[in-house]
Amino acid sequence: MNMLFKERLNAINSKYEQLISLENVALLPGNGIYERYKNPVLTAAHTPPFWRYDLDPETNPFMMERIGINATMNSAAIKWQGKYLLMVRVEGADRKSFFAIAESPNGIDNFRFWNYPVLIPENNDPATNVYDMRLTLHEDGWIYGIFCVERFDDTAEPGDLSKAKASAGVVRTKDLIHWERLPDVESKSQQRNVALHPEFVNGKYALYTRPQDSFINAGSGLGIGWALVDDMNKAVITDEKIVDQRYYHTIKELKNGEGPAPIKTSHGWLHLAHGVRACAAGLRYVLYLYMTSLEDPSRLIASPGGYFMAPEGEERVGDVSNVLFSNGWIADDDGTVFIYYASSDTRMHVATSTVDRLVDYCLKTPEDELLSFRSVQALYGQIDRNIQLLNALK
Ligand code: BGC
Ligand code: BMA
Repeated sequence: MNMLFKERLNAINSKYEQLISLENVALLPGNGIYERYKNPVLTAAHTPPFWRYDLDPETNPFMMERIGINATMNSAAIKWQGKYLLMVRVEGADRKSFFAIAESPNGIDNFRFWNYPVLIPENNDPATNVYDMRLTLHEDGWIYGIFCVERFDDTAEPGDLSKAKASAGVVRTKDLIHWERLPDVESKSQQRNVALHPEFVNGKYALYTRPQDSFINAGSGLGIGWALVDDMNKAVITDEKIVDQRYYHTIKELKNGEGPAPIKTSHGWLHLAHGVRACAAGLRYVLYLYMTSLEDPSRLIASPGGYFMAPEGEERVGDVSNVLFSNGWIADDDGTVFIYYASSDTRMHVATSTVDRLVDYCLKTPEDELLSFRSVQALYGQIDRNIQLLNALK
């Protein structure tokens, strides 16, 4: 073995182990709604060196990377056999995304990828790209993964390579190792951001959808939709009702989409979603929460105004800057909620909160009343009460 090879191998391995075992700490005091953490939980550098390097000194005398990894982002999450698992969207240097599972003992650090990425079985219409999975442990006993399947749109004019079609792919598993591919969800519009509700509703499977007019634009698709389907083996979206609508001059003016499957609480279903607005710098993606009723999970009961999380500091910069995106969270038995979010299509972070705090946030944050005047009135209400309280203390 030549020295260069050996030295580089040792340096790469020790740097990797150091990175993986870095302890994470909550950044306090935060805003009381959730705590952010000091370090991202996953970056491209967290992918195992044996994915990226050929470890044979004969064929790789310079010990150079052969297969580059560009980013780790938009991850589904599930607690499984006591471990916190992320189904990560890994993006190669070749711009292809794929899924891989990373596991942590505590949900906030020490995430380590399983040896092999997930090889999603293909169906008869191969996808150019797959991304942004939502995992749902359904009451039928299966764990479903719904993800975006992207294909080139053959109706494009010659030379236009930007026209694409997005639809929802479906896999299911009982052990997170063996994956069965089911037919893609059938829908008259394109679909990205589809998530499966964890319970049957009137004996049917319920999907959160996102009707859209074209690959990028939601257009006449008014927001996060809801559709009941008989069978996940042949999921066909016929009627779609809007659960959470978009409005002019809000954080979700341009488009919005369901994050992970909602969490059931005694006050209703708790939802995490993303909202997008356009500005001179491009699209700005933020996260927001809303709640729906236990009796009818498609009925909105709480809609706290504004964003829940927006990109901050280094989160603001990356391959697609000014983006926070989340498709994974874990509600632990003790009520802790681990929110996994990606920043700027580049890296994964965690924030922690509790079910009680998130419900309190949803029920007590003023709604967006869509007018500056009303926003000031809401502030006046709070300032009035506070000034009385402060005076009473004098
Ligand atoms: C990208 C996604 C993005 C979508 C719409 C896809 O090609 O891979 O990350 O959300 O385009 O912009
Ligand atoms: C989208 C999403 C994400 C991505 C975001 C910003 O439309 O579906 O894949 O994080 O764009 O690029």
